Amino acid sequence: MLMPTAESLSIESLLKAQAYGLGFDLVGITSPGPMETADAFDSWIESGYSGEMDYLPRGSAKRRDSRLPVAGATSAIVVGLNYGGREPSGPVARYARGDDYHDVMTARLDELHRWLESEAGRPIHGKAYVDTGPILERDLARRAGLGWFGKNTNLINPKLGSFFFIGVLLVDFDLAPDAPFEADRCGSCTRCLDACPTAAFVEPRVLDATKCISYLTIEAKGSIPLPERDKMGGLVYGCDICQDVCPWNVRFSQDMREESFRPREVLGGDARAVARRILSMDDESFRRDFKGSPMKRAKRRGLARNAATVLGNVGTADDVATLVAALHDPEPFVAEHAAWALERIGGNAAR
Ligand code: B12
Ligand code: SF4
Ligand code: SF4
Repeated sequence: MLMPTAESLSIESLLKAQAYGLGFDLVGITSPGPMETADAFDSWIESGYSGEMDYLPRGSAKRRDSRLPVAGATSAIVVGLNYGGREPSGPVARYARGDDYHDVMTARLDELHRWLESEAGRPIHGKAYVDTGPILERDLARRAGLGWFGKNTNLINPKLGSFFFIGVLLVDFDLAPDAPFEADRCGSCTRCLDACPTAAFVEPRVLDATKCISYLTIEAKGSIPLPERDKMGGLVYGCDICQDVCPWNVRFSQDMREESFRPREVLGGDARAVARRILSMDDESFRRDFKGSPMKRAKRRGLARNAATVLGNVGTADDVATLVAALHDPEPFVAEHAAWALERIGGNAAR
């Protein structure tokens, strides 16, 4: 039997082999163009579901047409990188426990770009996006065959579940597109919608982000609204609940293989331990412990606010001293959340 040689393999197969070699778990190709879900995105913004995420309405023309971010782009290479759905759930969402995925994935997509240039023998105009530009990444990923839009809004792959990041490399180089993922494999299931502690889904596939714990603990800059605080339970940063209950994750999520996503030491222990540690940090120790981590996004003040809220939910009399110290935090809203937590813990010491 004749074995295929590198010369007889298509550029698309070689490219995919190269992407898998770089550690990506999913690879698909699609043609950029007008985005099918642009109207859904615009009506979501108009409904106010994006809250304070002011960067989202920007670049609307580019978001509507994925040929625009990179002049002359004719192909979108879309990748998925597993971040370990089999890891136990905890106070910090799985995606955020290790190094920042933006850095890890962008560097690899840049490497893929350079490989393509050397294979093509010419400079290729292109750019990598990992949550870093006006791109409807889930839309492009579905179109490239990576999965379907789950009712929890996450893109689900039938062999991997949804615990993977999406990255996009737009290039001015013609590649044969893959078939889009057309099926909806959610069926009559509603587990994610039922499990959400804050009832953040307005309807299947439409999330009111302003109620989502992920938004409240990562994106929101101000106080956490009182009605949502106790619903955060022990969640210090991000939320995986609507993915944890998904049968596709229960069955198909995979172990973590990416060393750079291994949890940092500072995140060891249960919700109380993590919250106490964070609440006791100053700016310097925060910078040291979260260097290169996606958790830097919330800044020390945001993390301290979340940590105080969590101690209000799961703390005990042993946490009173930490919370009392936080009453003197330079950020008044951290002190306000600490006061709320002390009131919740109650008892003589807290009073
Ligand atoms: C803003 C944002 C958020 C916001 C809002 C989330 C949301 N659902 O919109 C907040 C802060 C809450 C958030 C949370 C999370 N995020 Co986020 N987020 C984004 C970001 C930057 C934009 C998403 C967006 O455009 N939202 C607007 C809404 C309208 O879009 P959408 O929910 O994606 O819905 C699309 C489709 O569902 C479809 N659609 C809409 N309505 C309907 C209706 C029907 C009937 C159909 C068929 C389709 C459809 O059109 C939409 C636009 O394409 C993307 C990166 C990017 N540039 O795309 C990452 C991204 C979506 N986030 C990601 C992750 C990992 C998370 C979290 C899991 C992190 C965590 N553990 O805390 C949570 C999950 C929460 C959840 N249930 O969605 C990954 C998702 C990977 C995946 N497999 O899907 C992305 C792609 C980042 C990345 N590069 O990997 N996120
Ligand atoms: S991430 Fe958590 S809070 Fe947000 S929609 Fe899912 S279950 Fe609800
Ligand atoms: S829990 Fe059920 S409805 Fe929700 S995304 Fe998973 S399969 Fe779809």
